[in-house]
Amino acid sequence: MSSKSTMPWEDRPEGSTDVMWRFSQNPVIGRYDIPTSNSIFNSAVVPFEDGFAGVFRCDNKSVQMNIFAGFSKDGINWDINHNPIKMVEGNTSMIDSDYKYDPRVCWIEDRYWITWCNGYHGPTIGIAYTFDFKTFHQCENAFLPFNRNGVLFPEKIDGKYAMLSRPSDNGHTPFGDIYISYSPDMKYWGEHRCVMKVSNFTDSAWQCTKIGAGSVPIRTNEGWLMFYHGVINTCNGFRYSMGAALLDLENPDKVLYRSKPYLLAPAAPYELMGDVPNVVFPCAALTEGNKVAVYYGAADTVVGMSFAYIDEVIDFIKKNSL
Ligand code: BMA
Repeated sequence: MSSKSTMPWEDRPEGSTDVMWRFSQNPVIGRYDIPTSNSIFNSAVVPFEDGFAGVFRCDNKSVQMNIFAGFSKDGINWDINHNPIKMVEGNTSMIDSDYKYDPRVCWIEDRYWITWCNGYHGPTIGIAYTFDFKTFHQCENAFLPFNRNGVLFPEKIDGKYAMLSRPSDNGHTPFGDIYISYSPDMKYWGEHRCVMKVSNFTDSAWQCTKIGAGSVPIRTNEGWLMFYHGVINTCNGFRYSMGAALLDLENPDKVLYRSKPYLLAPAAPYELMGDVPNVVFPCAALTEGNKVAVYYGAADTVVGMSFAYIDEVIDFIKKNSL
């Protein structure tokens, strides 16, 4: 994963005291950025060659959900392929997939692993790997339906692959907690443990209905830093915001700290208006030293980017922990 690229970055706006702030040029990806798209959102990016690559959720104008590969020199201007990813066999024979959405991308050892919400008699977690973002090898689904928000750790833990996920239902799930599962081979998953649950309404209502892992956890000296989404059910439907948690490095089912106030909640016009209003849905984070850029889906329509300093996020969640 050699990368000579410079991560996108913009300093905190003058006068702002926010721990996380939005890119002034948001949205970075527009809903019609490929000819067939109705919307491009909930997408994941990683350093690749001398720039960046990503896997993008593009719903077409029939509103069929699928994932597409894309490339960028600067992480801001993206060329997204006009045709969806076509999988070849990975560690199993091909599995039916009615739809694919909400991808995450994770570099582990020698390749990029893609996880996504895979339509197999309802949503579950699909897995594929690629070396070049051209050929994608589809592997076994991780779990039985119904499940969403499968996010891999970037290193094996105690010799095993580790994945966060959110068991759910076949619809617009009105519940959901984050679990971790382990696998020796990316095929068979077990040792399922609960990591974190929704909050009490009175303590932190933005995350009291359901929560789901967002970005691939970032290794820091203090623990795995993971951006996640939290949901409150309002009289106008679900509202999705972003928080962060610090998980124990050796035992990531142990939450060390977790944000009580959100880091970013729908407030910008492109987060408040779109196919599903009031959604901030993190799916990826780029880091460079102490800087982090979080890519998030906004209003199920476009992709936005937000920035923060890692040590400030950790300090914030320590001082304001649930
Ligand atoms: C979830 C998923 C996400 C979506 C969110 C808000 O259940 O479908 O893809 O962003 O709802 O609509």
